[in-house]
Amino acid sequence: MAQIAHFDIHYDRFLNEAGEVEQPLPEFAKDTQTLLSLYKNMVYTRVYDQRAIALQRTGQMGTYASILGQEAIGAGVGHAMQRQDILAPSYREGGVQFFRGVKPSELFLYWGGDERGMNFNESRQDFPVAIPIASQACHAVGAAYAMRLRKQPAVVVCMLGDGGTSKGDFYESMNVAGSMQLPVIFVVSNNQWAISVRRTDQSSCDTLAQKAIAGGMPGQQIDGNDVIAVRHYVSSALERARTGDGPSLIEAMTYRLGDHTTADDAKRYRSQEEVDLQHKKEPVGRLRNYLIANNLWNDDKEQALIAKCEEQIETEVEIYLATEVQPAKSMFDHLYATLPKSLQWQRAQLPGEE
Ligand SMILES: Cc1ncc(C[n+]2csc(CCOP(=O)(O)OP(=O)(O)O)c2C)c(N)n1
Ligand SMILES: [Mg+2]
Repeated sequence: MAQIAHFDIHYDRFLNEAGEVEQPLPEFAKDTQTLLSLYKNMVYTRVYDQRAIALQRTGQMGTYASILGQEAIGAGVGHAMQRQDILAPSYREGGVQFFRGVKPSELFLYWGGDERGMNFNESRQDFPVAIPIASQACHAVGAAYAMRLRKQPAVVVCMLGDGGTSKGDFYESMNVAGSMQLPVIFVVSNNQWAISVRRTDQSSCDTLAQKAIAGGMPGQQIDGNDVIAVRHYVSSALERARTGDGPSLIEAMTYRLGDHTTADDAKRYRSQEEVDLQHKKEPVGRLRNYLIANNLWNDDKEQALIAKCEEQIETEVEIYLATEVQPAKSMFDHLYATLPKSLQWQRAQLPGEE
């Protein structure tokens, strides 16, 4: 029997779990300002994340999905993207969105149940957060096709979770992206869990990266807690797509250190030992160790950065809390050019309406 096709899936990283260099760093990582910019985004995201959970716990915001442990993916993707690119995010990508110019106050508003939070001031070509799993993959492919038709040099970045790769939307989008060689990349944040379903129960594939093969595109696995690897491989994938060489998929290995959302209690389905082990691999400490070992960072700078982030986030909290609540009738806005009769009737039931 002849072997008619052969596929390889590679894994890579630059910094190990202790923040030590495992192989020569890419060019961009020799620039201190770039490394600091990645580090600051991760710390800012972590401070935002803690504050968002506190807002929810004190009844000042709705359900929220924590980013804890996945900050390197956000920073690496956000830094690699160009201004004109288009982001199609899931609900755990605040870090990317901050690089895109989205404000924490906008995300607080969204998680507070107010859709105006998705009407960002910046990067208005980006999609709103997708709560329906993997639906953004279809949007991403459609937008990539639009970029092709308009001859615009923008690449679409679709971000989704490990669970999302089990959905039909994902497979169908991969198929279209591959067959049309569209300017889109798929970044899978493999945080090992889809709520309470383990990655290993989700699929019997050895890797999620290999799902790219059936779509007719390259797939690669990286250490998603190494921000240098994320920045490097996402940049290469973007460049490839931008120059007409088609889509690709990156599986970024990470771990969801927190509960699935504030409505979840992960203690019910996973052990503390497992989580403790993963804390040792988390991305923020890893880059901090590297920076300190290279005399680029110290305790004073760390304290000053955290204080600055807390102050900036507090200002964003104030903007959020001072935002006037929308009238109930706003739930009928932007749905139809002409509201159907049944909804006109419902709208009229609201106090003060006729
Ligand atoms: C279409 C659809 N089905 C089910 C859900 C309920 N749901 C919310 S999050 C989630 C798990 C997603 O896991 P994963 O893709 O790994 O993303 P993660 O939450 O780990 O970032 C599910 C099934 C949903 N939001 N949308
Ligand atoms: Mg997941």
